Amino acid sequence: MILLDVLTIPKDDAVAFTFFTGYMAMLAASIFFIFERGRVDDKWKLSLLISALITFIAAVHYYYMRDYYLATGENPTSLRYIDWTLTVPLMCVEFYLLTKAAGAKIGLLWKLIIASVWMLVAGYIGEAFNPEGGDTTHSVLWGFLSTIGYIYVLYTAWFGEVAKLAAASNNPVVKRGVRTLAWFVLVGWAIYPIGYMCMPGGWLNTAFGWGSGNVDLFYNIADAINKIGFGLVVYSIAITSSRK
Ligand SMILES: *C/C=C(C)/C=C/C=C(C)/C=C/C1=C(C)CCCC1(C)C
Repeated sequence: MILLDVLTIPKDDAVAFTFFTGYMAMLAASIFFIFERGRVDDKWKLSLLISALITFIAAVHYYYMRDYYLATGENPTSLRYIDWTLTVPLMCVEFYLLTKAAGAKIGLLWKLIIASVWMLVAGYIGEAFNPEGGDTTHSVLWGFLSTIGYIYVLYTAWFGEVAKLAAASNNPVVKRGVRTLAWFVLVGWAIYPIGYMCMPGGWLNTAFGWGSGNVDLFYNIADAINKIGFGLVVYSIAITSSRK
């Protein structure tokens, strides 16, 4: 009986639904990027491989997270953050590779990685050690500390080094592509803090009664948009530049 519960998605469980569709979408995207890699110029092949790694690492984590969620009904917080700690730095690598031709130095990559890992470690502390009973001091503090890392990446993509290098690039496709990726960081990444605030005691939880199940709902939707979308933007830059 317990086994049967584990193997069936309840009809009204949107979170479980997004875990399963998310898993399949990540896997399909990985296969797509790997095969399309053969169609782009050599200098773009590494970018496409990174796109595939991002969605593949996510697919493996979704494989475990969906089962964990179905079996326990709880947020798979650790698996989630392990996934992000591997995939978000790889997204920083994508930014670096795109701006490298315009003169990006390896130091830019390290700054982006340190800021994003800071964002995730603080988020993990805020989420995993959130005390029961609705006291928000802990999650608000760490959520705030995490946001500093987020704003650093956002600033770099829109006004800082990444934006300046893209502006100096002589490839108009790269220019437009980096701008699109910056939009992903502004809009797509902003979905994550919304999920975070659905935690027990969180602002959206208390203000609108959005249950903690919504944490994963927002995270799953955001992951699909950001990981697959980001990869598709890189793909379109690569394929358009290769045709010339
Ligand atoms: C593929 C996974 C990605 C792109 C994950 C991105 C995650 C974030 C932008 C998370 C941000 C957070 C804050 C800005 C504050 C609250 C805590 C977080 C970690 C949810």
